Amino acid sequence: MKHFKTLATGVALAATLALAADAKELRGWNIHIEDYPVSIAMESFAKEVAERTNGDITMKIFHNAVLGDQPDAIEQTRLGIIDFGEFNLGPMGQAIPETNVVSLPFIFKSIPQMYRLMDGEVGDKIAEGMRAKGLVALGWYDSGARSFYNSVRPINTPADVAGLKVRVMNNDLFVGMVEAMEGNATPMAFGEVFQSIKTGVVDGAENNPPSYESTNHFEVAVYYSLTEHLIIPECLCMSTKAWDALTPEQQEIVMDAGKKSAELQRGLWQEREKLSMDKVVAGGAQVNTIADKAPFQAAMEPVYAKFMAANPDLTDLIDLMRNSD
Ligand code: GTR
Repeated sequence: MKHFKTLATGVALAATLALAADAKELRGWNIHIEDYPVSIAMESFAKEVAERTNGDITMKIFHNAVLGDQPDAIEQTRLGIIDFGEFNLGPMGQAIPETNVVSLPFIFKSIPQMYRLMDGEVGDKIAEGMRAKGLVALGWYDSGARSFYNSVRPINTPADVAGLKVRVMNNDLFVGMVEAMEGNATPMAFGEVFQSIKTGVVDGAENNPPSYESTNHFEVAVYYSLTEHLIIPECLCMSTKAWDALTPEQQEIVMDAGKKSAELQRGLWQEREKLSMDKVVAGGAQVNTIADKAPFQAAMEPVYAKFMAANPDLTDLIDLMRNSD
């Protein structure tokens, strides 16, 4: 009898463990601080998925890049070590060529055009490329337009970039972009930029207003020049390994919650951009607009020429983007 009881307890324990294994908590990567639009939208995604799956899928999001730098996190998510994350498409380019089309300077004409193209054929094509490399795109988040900032001088023409040491995200395209204006580009982790500007390792970097503000880069690089040279969307995406382990019903819920979180994020983004601009100006940033962006666009010709020569299979996609309103 005693033996039977022990056996029964053992079976019950095994069942509980199996259940616990089934209801595994997914781990998510995020680079930003907790009150950032991306972070809020990710948390809302996790909450919705947990509710709609009755707690079968729970998620823990690690903010502030505590799970590692962005290029590493992309790799780890592709391999299924991290289950999901919210990534900028810029640093994805090294592994997923299709994502590079959005990292071409001035490729999008405006934020509304970026939304339209990402929610249509261009986004689908990029998602296909990501899928083949281990990532399932769940939603396209907004990351506004990136502009240069530095501690030396305001930028009004490409010649003003010459000689400046500029931190860029990890992608050869961005190195080429800065070098096309005779600046010195240094790829570096996001989390190292503040200290590097402060100590003069670099003179500046480039980013959108919320990132310029939330990282306090505006305190050490006061000249913010609105070149708006890059509009790079971001992706809430899941490792195909985690995705394949879901039931079709769960996949539908995750995909739907991803899309909804992107809508939420885009709204929050618009508000945050304004707040961030106000905050950096109040904090002493010297913001200047660019009277004529044409010289910057013209300076990017070698970047395009090199990219098109190396990626002939992406010509159609680039033409589609360039020819759309
Ligand atoms: C931010 C973006 C981050 C990261 C960062 C950077 O705008 O949201 O994912 O790419 O820029 O410059 O590294």
